[in-house]
Parts: sequence; structure tokens; C-alpha cells
Amino acid sequence: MVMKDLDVSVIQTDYEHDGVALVRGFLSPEEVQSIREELDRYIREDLVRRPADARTLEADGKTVRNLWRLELHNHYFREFGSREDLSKLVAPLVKGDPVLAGIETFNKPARIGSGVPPHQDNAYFCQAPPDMLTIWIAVDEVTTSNGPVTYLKGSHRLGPLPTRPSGVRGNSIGLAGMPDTPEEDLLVALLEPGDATIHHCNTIHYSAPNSTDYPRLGFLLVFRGSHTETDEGLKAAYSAAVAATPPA
Ligand SMILES: O=C(O)CCC(=O)C(=O)O
Repeated sequence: MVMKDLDVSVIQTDYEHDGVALVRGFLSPEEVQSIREELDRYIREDLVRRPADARTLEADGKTVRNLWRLELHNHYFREFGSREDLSKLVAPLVKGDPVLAGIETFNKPARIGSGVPPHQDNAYFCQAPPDMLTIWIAVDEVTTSNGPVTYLKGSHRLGPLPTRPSGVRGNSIGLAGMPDTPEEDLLVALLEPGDATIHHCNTIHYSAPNSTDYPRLGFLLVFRGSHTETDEGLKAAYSAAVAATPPA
């Protein structure tokens, strides 16, 4: 990422107004390649020695749907998440000192990649105030047919909405209902490798299964402001949902 080439004020304006900012060329092709190689190596060589909840598998029982907590399980990704340029970009968005809260993947493998039900991330993160975000970086090209993430622009202003357990492994809690949204308020994130979105933890989003022959790997970094605290009400709903459908 070359900070000086990113229009930080546009990112900030879009993020605050829409709850999601689209950033073209967030990472260079070399950075994307390096992430891809380390993910491949980690899955091939290390994952077997990590706890079961370091990943969620697809319905075939062997293909990775998600990797979780890479900042704990892998040195390369821990270092990546502590990059100063990231921290500088994120600080005004989380309204405080950024704390790295998670590094994960949504692999959406070819043909069997499952869908993600509509949700607000803060139903999982359970933080108050909701000064928390996700940077979603495309490792593969994201097309209309391999399961792009769709965001409801402005939905971060709705606050926490009613939830229900979804029964989906890796995404155990979803929205109880979807607000009516005009087409023009949907952002379908069609991305080239290295492009990214940055979304607020109350922005509603979802993605369809991948029935194409092309994988759609997303690499995610989650940050919060150091001032946020766990909201016990949100936590109780999340704990019940994740107990009903554990990630592994
Ligand atoms: O990658 C996806 O399909 C879903 C991503 C997601 O739920 C998230 O970024 O919080």
C-alpha cells in the first residue's frame, strides 16, 4: 500500500457517509502475491497443527471456508497487521488508537464456496461504541458471479438491528430481517486483486455462494478503537448463536 497514493479524505468521507469505502489499488500486485503465497503455505503446512477453531471448512469437510485469528497463529500476518501505514489510515475511522482485533479470510472456493447471510459485524464483535471496521482485500478477482460482497450503503446509521441465529457455520448470527433498500443504495463490490473495501461494523452486508470455476479469496483485517468495550447484551446473543453453530 502506498499511503500517499490513496485519497485518504475520500476514503474517510465515503466511510462516514455510506458506512463503506471502496479503495482501488489498496495493495500492490507484489503485496497480494506475497499474501497469497503465505496463505497457501499456512494452509498446506501449518493449519493441521492449529486448533480446530483456527478455520471453518466448507460442506465437503476439507476445503477451507475461513481462516480465523491469523494474527495469533502466524508471524507474517501478525507483522502485516501491525503496519504503521494501516494504523495511520484506520485511526480517524475508528476514532482513536487502532487495535488489531483479527485477521481472517473468506476463501469462497470455486463451485463449493458457501454464502454469507445478511449481517452486521458488530453482532459478532459486540463492541460499544461501535468504532470498529473491516478492511476486505481482494486476493482474487471478484466478479458478479463468484460471490461478491454486497453492502447496504448508509445502514451503519441504523444502529444494531434484531438478530437471529443463522445456522451457517462461520457466520452463526444474521439479521432477523432486511430493511427495504433501493437498488442505488447497494454497493456490489466488484474488485480486482489488490482492491479493497473498508466497512463499518454496523454496515449490513452479505454474499452469495460461488458456483463458478473461479475462487474468490478475500483477506480481512479487523480494527477497533482502543476505547471500545464489550457490550454484554450483544455478547449474550452472539454466544447463544455460536454455541448453536460453532465455527468448527
Ligand atoms: O467475504 C464474504 O463473503 C463476507 C465477508 C464478511 O462477512 C465481512 O467482511 O465481514
